[in-house]
Amino acid sequence: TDSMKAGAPVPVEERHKIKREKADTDNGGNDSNRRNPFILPEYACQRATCLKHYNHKFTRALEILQNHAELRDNEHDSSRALAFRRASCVLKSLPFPLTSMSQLKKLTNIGDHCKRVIQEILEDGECSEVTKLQDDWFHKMVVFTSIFGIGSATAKKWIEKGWSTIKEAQEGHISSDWRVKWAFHSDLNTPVKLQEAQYIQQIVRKEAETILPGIILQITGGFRRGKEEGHDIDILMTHPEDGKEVGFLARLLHRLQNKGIILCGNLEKSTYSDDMLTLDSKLSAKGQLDHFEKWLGIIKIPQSCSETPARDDSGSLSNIGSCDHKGINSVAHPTSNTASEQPLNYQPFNLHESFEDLESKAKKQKLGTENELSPMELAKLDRNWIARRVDLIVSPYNQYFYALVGWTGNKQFNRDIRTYAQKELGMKLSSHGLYDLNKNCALPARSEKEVFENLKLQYLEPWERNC
Ligand code: DCT
Ligand code: MG
Repeated sequence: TDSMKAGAPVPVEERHKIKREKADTDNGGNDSNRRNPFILPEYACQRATCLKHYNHKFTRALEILQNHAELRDNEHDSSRALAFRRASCVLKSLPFPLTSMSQLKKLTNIGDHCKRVIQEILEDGECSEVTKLQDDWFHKMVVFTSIFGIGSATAKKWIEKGWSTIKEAQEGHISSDWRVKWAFHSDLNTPVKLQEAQYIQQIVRKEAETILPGIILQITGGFRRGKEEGHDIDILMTHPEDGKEVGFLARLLHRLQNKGIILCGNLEKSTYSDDMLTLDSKLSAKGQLDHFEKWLGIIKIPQSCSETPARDDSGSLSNIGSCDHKGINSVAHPTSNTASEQPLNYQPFNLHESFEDLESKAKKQKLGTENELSPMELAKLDRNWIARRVDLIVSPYNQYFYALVGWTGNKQFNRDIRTYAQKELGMKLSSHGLYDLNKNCALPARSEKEVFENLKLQYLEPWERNC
């Protein structure tokens, strides 16, 4: 346990053995063992946190409290939200089901409020505070913030206007901008499945390899951590030769657009400069994650691909990334294709153009009806595809493995590992790199394992980062 605490490398099997032994003795019902409660390292980045764990009934309650505090969204609430999340994260790492408060004695990060919640669940099976929270306001906030692009501030304004359903919000927003959002609202609110992510990866890879042989392409986010569903598809790309990635994303988008699969999106230029390695603490306040060049958008994928496994062009089942319960960890291999020249002055296409195409097609299908179609009617017509949120991110190779850790997440893991780096090592960690603030130097990494080594942490697999 000491070596776990210090974050010294311990092989995975050994770590689990340590946990099992602890779990068995702690869970054995023997009083002398109960006096010796379980110890976990303080930071989540020093312990494995998996999707499946023993304490869902507690973590679900704590995460409702967290979610509620986040939606209230003032300073005090956001620190409460974090406290709930940290406690929930500790319970997720426990290798046994919690049965007694004494098992919590030596665990850090579980404050008095969280302890009260846990105790009530242990005694009564549920927590009255959580039950009370699930009121009208909370439900409306959850419904409104589930709309793509709607944050808690807008949702609150809508509630103040007296709206309580999506329909009321739709009637209040009829501009063309909004018509687009409403039309795809139900698509974007249906969870993305793993095989849809693999399908997109396959299409993006094919185009990417044609433009830039040797490209490295990796699904990140929840799917890499082993989730089978998510709200979007995150794809991180790089090229081992320095500078090759410059201008690549625009060319890739051009090709995807020519394939007719892009619905809308926004290309953000890279805003990176080296001083950001040290000075970059206010990114998330602006809702920004990092300074990479990226495209955040919506892509059409065949409806059928959420029902059947993706096929490649030859019609055979394709191997699009090794994926098992542990997640997706695939890398594109260089191909012999030479890049065909694409215009470099890519203009982001116009959202409304593509939407108007859809509208006019839909109108034709309605056989000459000139009436305005409701967003819902539009969404139903002309469709053998479903709209999916996709993030495409491009990183220079010398930042890639830090980008990979950052874009794999999860969000709480990132918070935790960054705090750990700062407080325990005096280092600044971001998706762009690691900077030693005492020695005034950056620490490069040539693999994800090296990122962990630089941080003096034992390596955690992506599926062990589900904090
Ligand atoms: N991320 C982060 N901070 C944020 C948002 C994201 O550090 N505010 C990181 C962690 C995960 C990664 O970026 C991708 O983000 P999301 O797609 O939002 O998260 P996800 O874990 O992939 O969740 P989902 O499965 O719902 O897409
Ligand atoms: Mg995601």
